[in-house]
Amino acid sequence: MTGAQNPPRRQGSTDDPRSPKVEGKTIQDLLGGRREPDPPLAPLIGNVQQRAHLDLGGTWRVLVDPLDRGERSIFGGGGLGSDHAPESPGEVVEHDFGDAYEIKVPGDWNTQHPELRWYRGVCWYRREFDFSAPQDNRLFLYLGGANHHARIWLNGTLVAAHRGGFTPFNVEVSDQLVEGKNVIVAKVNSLTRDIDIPTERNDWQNYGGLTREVLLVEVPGVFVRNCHIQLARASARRVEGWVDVDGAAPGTTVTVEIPDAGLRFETETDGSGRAPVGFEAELELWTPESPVLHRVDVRVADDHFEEEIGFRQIETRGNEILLNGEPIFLRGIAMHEESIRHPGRAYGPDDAAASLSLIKELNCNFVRLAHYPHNEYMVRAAERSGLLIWSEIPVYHDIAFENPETLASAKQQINEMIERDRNRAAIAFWSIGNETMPSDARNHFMQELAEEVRRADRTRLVTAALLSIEGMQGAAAHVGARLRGDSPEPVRTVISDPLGEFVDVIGYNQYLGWYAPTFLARGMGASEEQVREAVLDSVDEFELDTAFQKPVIVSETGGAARQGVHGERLDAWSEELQAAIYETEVAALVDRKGSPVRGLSPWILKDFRSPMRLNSRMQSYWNRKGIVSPEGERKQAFFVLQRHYAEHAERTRR
Ligand code: GCB
Repeated sequence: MTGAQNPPRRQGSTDDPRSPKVEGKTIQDLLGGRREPDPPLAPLIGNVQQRAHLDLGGTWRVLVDPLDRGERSIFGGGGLGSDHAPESPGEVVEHDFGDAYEIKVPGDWNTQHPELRWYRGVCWYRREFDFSAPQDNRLFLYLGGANHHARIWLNGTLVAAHRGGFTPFNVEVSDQLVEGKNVIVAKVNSLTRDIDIPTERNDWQNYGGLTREVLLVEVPGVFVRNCHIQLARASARRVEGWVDVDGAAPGTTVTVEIPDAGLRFETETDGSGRAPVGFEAELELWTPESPVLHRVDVRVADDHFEEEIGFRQIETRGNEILLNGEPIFLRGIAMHEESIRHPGRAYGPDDAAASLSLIKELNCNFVRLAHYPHNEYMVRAAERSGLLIWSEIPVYHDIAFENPETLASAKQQINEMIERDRNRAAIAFWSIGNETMPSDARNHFMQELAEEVRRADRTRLVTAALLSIEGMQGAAAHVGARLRGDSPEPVRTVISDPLGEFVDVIGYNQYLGWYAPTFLARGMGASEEQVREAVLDSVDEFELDTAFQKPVIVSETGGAARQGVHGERLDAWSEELQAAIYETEVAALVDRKGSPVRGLSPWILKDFRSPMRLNSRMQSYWNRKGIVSPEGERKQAFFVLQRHYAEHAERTRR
């Protein structure tokens, strides 16, 4: 016989007629269960805190599920999401949230119970709430961030599924809510796969859980979902953007008002619910020195949406970064989203205020929020305090650049990050990743991401933190010559990573005083101290340039010290060594003449948790490159940076 043949059946497979069945289900179905398909999410609602909402934060019950059996296994009695309790004394159900952990939401699970310190995997969350449905209004369940993937059931129905731990998502639940007692169950899996962003190989603790707000947001039938109201690119007078209306018929009137400027603009929705916005306005502009925000009122039908919006222009010209048409130098610092007030993930106004007060004390006008989008409180508070922001998606080191699912995830995270923060004047840079190794697959992937950012928002600059691959060879030759007693020529490092082509501003991570001597000493037959001394003595001779005629931000630089450890200038882990690196390498970057460096964000404000840092005397799972300790005690380097930034601010009067 020729032509198509039936494929051989695997014995015991679901479609094998010999496979025993119980009510139409195979034993495999019953044991393994079937994962329900992901329900679609709703487009993201902007400025949720300003909307009427029920805050579902507080104490939730949490069950640890290390083998990920709670959803698929028969032991779960149909899955924990179904919230099924025994209906008779004889019914066996192998789950019960009864005396499970109590965990606070928002918050990570790792720092709330010692046994969960390094736990990576699945936890199930449950809480009940009373609810009385308002007539005619619509309700959306909004999660500010669930790390890393979440599936959510409301009253036994799977209502949402989301991947990506640092961006918000929402879903309409008007039809799933009931009068009186409601139950919400969330499965959160913090373990990432090799095709996820990020992977498990990170130099930071990737805390798991419902780390940000969980809200039930109430809106009228027709409502403003979000808006983009910003100065048009390359104009200080023209406000442009759109208002997205949910539930509106085409031709519905939308008004936009800026009361303090006496402005009122009327527009109407098109077939997709979008109403274009464009008008001339003379507004006081946002700057770090004067971070003015204007109240913007958007109205449609019975809905009133309110935002505080700053207006400013950010662009580049050659090697310059221009803010409102004037060159600016960025005195920055990088930070992870960890609290100084308590262990673990930061969240909320008090955590933001604690970090910001240190950053302002340093005389900064810029902060790099690494390596993933930080919570909305932080972004809004930084904006109010006059800091320009670099916001980043967690494309970090070696992700699966050739995998289409990975690319889709990166694009999704870009869009969610931008959608939440598209009206924040403070955000000047969207970063598409950190330290990715050049290859054809990487280049293509990153080019796609740069284009995705520009599709979503033309009013900010695209950046990425590049690896300092070019610097090492020159450094080796220079240091070698110095150690032989010669007087070598300055080293000119030209950043030529092809990624430089796709971004507007080049981020560059450089650790001349910290990592370079460790690497170089091995191959040079010299001690690490000798090499480090030679490097630190000659930082002025390390010149940085690019093949791209674009501004550079040195997005990382610095070294480690354990707070309270003192020694000689070159002693590893001492505050003295870290201060020496700041006094030489870092200081040389502040307003360096004749170079394309237009800012820096040394690594890093505070020591942060990292499972990679295994020196138990000095690190004990902390990356010690903070210029303050985990509790916020200032190391010597803090004062060095503070002084250089103060002098720079004085010199430039900004
Ligand atoms: C880097 C990475 C950052 C690390 C840092 C370090 O280049 O971008 O994630 O934590 O160096 O301390 O090694």
